[in-house]
Amino acid sequence: MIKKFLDLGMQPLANNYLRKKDLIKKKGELFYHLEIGFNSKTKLVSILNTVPSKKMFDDNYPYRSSMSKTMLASFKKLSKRLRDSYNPNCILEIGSNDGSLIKNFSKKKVICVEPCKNVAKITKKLGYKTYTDFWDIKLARKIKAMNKKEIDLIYSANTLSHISNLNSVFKSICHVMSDKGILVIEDPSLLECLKNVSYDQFYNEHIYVFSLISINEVIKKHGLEVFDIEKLETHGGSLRYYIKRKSNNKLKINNKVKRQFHEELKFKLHKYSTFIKFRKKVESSKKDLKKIFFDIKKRGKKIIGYGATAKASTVLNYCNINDETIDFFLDTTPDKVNKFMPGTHIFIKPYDKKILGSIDYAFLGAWNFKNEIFKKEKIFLKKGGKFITHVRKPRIIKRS
Ligand code: JHZ
Ligand code: SAH
Repeated sequence: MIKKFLDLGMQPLANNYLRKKDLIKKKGELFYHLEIGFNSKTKLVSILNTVPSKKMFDDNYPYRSSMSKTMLASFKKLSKRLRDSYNPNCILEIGSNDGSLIKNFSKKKVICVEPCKNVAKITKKLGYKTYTDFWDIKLARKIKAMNKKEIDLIYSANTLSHISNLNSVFKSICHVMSDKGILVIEDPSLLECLKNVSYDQFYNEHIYVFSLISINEVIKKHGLEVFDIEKLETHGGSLRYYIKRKSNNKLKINNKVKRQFHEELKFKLHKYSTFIKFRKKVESSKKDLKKIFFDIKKRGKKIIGYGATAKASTVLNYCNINDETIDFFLDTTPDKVNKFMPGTHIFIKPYDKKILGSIDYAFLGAWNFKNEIFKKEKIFLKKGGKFITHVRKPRIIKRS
């Protein structure tokens, strides 16, 4: 029932930044075959070869939500909306990472779930109740038994798309959520991914890229339905789904949900042929990006990477671009710097504004934070510095 439509080749684990000593080890780095397919029954788009969660989300997990002002602002805005609209008494966050969302709520009201010990430590230190576990029915039962209050709001951003067994995810959510409870999830939108030709939304951690159509198929088996939806600009275009139990008649399904369904059907997200067209665009994107890099290097110019993202790892490994083309990356994340990009082994330097002064071109690994970065790097652009991006199509961006 799952038909493959895209092959992004052999890829390393996208968040497995390497230390110098890892490069010396002969068979240290794990590669897997990154193929993407479409399920004609559920309409889910997923990677075909999954890596066990424990291998991806270990106790050295480097990603921190708080590295972007855009994400912090988005979480803050959402917190206000959730407080104003639902006034929750007890909130559960699945995949709470460094607490960028829950920091906006009182410690008495929040339960965090974050499997990576090094990350969970951050919210624990801030005084938030944190379970260092993967979300499943065992944990849901434990939380329900230990928690005195009813959980009336569950939130999960950029996490449910990382868990392969979606039936277990939603069964566990239904186990802990009160009858009138609200579930809010957000993840990159399949529609935007296709429009942007941002094939780098696919990598080992992103098992799924959801659409409203596919989310609806999955949750209806659990007596849940989407009643509201928000389009977000975060992570290159995301959808935030507001979900309730079907039995909760107090909340009505609004027109935004119907409009999103309509838009996705119009784009034919329920048809395999759409993804074949996407594959062709991805293949052209690879060719065009490689040509841009080749032409710049031919002119003897210096290129670096800006934002050592998981997405950049997918692009560079797929396009066979390594440290002969990109001298190094700059990144603000403490657990990524002074390490090497997975697969391509490009070195990652700590972000330093001064370094950009001597650079001609910067490949936008964090293209999803383009606005934030362009604002920050006005001087680089003003002095003739240029960014390279592959979204929506490979191109060089100069100061406008
Ligand atoms: P960012 C990760 O993907 C992995 P990545 C994960 N699977 C997921 O779903 C999303 O996050 C949520 C740096 N940066 O968010 C910080 C600067 O250096 O696009 C980060 O390393 N300077 C969980 O890795 C990276 O860029 C800046 O000014 O694709 C951004 O990573 C800014 C704004 C960011 O996620
Ligand atoms: N919610 C944050 C973090 C996203 S990163 C944000 O939107 O910025 C994804 C997080 O989910 C990681 O911190 C990872 O450790 C966590 N995670 C991965 N698999 C999980 C699972 N099965 N259960 C709970 N959390 C999980």
